[in-house]
Amino acid sequence: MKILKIAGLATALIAGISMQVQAQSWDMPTPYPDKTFHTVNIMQFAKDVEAATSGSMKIKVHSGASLFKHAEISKAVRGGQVPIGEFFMGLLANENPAFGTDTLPFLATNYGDAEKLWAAQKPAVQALFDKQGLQILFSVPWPPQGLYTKKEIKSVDDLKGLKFRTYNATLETFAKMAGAAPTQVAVPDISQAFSTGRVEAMITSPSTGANSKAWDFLSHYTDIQAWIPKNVVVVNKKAFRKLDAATQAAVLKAAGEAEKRGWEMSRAETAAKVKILKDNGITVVQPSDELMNGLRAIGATMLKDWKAAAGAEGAAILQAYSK
Ligand code: PCA
Repeated sequence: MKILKIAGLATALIAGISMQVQAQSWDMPTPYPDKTFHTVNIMQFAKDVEAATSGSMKIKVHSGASLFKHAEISKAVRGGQVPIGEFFMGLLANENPAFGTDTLPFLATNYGDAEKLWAAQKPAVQALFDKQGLQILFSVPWPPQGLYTKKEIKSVDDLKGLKFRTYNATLETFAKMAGAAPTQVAVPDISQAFSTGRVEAMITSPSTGANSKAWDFLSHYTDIQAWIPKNVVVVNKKAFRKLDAATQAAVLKAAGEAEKRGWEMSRAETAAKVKILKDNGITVVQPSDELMNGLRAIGATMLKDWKAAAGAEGAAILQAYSK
């Protein structure tokens, strides 16, 4: 009896070990905190992959830039240190202008146009990622970007000299051209950067403003709806090819669902998070014509410069977008 029990235990142990050997576990760095809707969506993606593979494929999400700093994530996936990761696509705008197409001011400012722009931009960025040994799994937009300040902003002149929090090269140029003084600050550091006076204004989504409790350090949100930038989830192609066919299919299916769900979450976020800003005492204002005309003029100059820098590739994106 005792021997049987021991034999049974040994069999169970061996089965457990062989299951562990077969099971895949991927570490996935992401830049934004847990309650960010992008992170929530990615957690669901990981769960879906696990469920679809009966637990043989696990994706462990390391949110809030806890595994790699945001700027390091794309390189870590390229170098194969991790098989998968998420980052803000426009962060790569200084590598190639095509990556920053969705951060161009006033090119696509509503979700319908943002969808069109993604379809137009995707072939170009897919080709660029492909050369880096990466494959796109899915991409999800942030809500339209608005202006956060400590006073009412009636024209571009009112932005002169403001210490301005930015998140990529395109936004830095926009801030500079508006006469502000840009500083890059990662999302988890926003509230500290404001409270210590390093910055005093920013452009970001209602999501990031509300999640950062913007009411603790500023008073006005001007709904300029300047652009709809995206995060992207990429996979290292070599790591992906190592998965068996059924697992690859499960990852791709879950990715397709995550993209669809993410866009829906983003649309829903916009109104919900503006309401939270209002409920917490932020003055939400519609921009004056004077402010919008000034900002649009900066956007037009930036688009001209972008066209010159992006060459034939850029022209193809814009042509596909205008169809
Ligand atoms: N939130 C991120 C990127 C765009 C957004 O809405 C940020 O502020 O860095």
